[in-house]
Amino acid sequence: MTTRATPRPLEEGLVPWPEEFARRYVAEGYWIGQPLGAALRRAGLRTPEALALVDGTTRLTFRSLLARADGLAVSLLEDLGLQPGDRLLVQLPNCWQFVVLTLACLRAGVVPVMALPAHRERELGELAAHSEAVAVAVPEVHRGVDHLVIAEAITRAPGSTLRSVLVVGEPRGPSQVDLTAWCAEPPDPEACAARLDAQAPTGRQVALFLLSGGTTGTPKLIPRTHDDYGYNARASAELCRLGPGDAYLVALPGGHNFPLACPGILGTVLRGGRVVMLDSPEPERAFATIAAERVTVTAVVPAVAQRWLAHAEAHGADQLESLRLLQVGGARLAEEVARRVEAVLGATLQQVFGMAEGLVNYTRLDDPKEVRCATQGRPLSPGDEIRVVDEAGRDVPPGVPGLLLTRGPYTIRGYYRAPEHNARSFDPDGWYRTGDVVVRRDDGNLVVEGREKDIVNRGGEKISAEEVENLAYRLPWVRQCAAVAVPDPELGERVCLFAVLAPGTTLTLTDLRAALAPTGVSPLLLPERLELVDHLPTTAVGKIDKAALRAEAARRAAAEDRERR
Ligand code: OOB
Repeated sequence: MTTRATPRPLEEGLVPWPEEFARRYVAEGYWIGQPLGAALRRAGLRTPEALALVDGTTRLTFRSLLARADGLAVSLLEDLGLQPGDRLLVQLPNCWQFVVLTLACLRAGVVPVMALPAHRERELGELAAHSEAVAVAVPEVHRGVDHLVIAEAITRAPGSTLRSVLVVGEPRGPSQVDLTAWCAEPPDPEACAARLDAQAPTGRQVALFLLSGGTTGTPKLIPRTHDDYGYNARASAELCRLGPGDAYLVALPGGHNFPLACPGILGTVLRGGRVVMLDSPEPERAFATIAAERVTVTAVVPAVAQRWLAHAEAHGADQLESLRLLQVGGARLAEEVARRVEAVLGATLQQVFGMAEGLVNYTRLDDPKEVRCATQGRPLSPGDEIRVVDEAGRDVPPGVPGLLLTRGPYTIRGYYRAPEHNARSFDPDGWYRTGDVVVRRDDGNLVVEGREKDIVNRGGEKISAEEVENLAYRLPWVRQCAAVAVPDPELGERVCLFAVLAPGTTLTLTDLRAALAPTGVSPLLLPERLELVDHLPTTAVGKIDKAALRAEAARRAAAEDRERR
């Protein structure tokens, strides 16, 4: 038997809001001191027989969903031996079990760490290590990837704190649990509920961990509390006017902040609406599901919106008749595309400019068309503070681009156990440096103009350039390299690697990808364009000039594009 390392208490490594801010957020009604699990349960109990969750042929009423969540919560505590505050790494596709498990964690005070579907052994291993998770939930096999093998590998890793694997599919070993079976309705839901109510977490406790895009080295885990995340979901649901008549389609990965709480799954449940799970945003299935389930609201990234537009232009948009609101965010939406969305898809467009760290900006449903199409909206909450500053940190006037800083009732004050990241990402007064370059218009709406942070935003998936470079440096003949975004008509951006090779060696994109793929990293980190160069340009201070490389990549891609036509 291997001895497992013991995780440290959750509280070590959190950066709380200063007490004066916390008091204000309570006084102004943002933080209501309620555990999210209890709030969701109370909402669901108002209409126990209404449909709450749909996934293919699985259809659960609120009564059934809440009972299953509480049954699973008790099993996590009693059968798996988890304690409140323990971390549970979650990497599930969009399936009903994901929702039951998330609600179960919130009820039990177990803290889910929301991994993304594209993560592989290396990212998951780092997340498990950094969060000191004691359990991990995965699908058995999903899209040809054996996630159970990955879960087993990270469990065996030296120093791992993982003890159990929850699997959607067939368990293969003694420390593995059949999650679907554990999601069954318990014989005595009232007893489960009473047990959980008796030891519910407080509003100030961490409810879940989200991930920050573009993680490097130590993963940036974002601790969201019951108070702040509950407010995020509640206020977002109100802004989007969600009600019991709404059906929300989860088309983006459910563990991402956007479909989880903006207003997403949690906002929909809080308003008594129903949640429809879909494993992929491909237009054919998405349109059919929207028609079959009378979906009224959904959230997509711009790349998906464009595919939906193309599909509707070819096949018509009759299937979208019930859709009243299409939220688009996660990456820049071109104004021309925005204008077509409403005309072609027949739903109101809402632009959403948010981040897992907190701040979410929305265009409002009744904003003029120009605002809905040409801006990324304004902050969700009157409690959100924003500043737009120059390089020296001085505020710039409206209309002038600058770096966006923010603080507020649902924006974190620090990443988990990451003092070095925190020193860079937060200023001494607690302002979060978003890394985004924006213009604040006179009407208060923000327009995202660019960014300062070194990431590639591939259709909403954030990829750290540094991570790609570190990976490429594993090849001994790569002497120097730099990863930058290259514009892409479909995804907005893709990863382009500039490389200087050792004399006498050569490399093709195919070889590069083949050499890096077996390293157990997310496929997102594999470059999609390779440019071999003699040297990398540098700035006046001697740093690699990424702006010049981005321009060069864009120039070369455009030239090729012209040749093809
Ligand atoms: C969302 O969250 P993250 O954490 O994956 O990424 C945040 C970053 C932002 O800092 C910005 O650089 C970019 O993604 N971004 C946008 C955008 N929305 C996000 N850039 C331009 N236009 C937009 N509309 O992506 C996220 C979280 C909650 C709701 C929506 C998106």
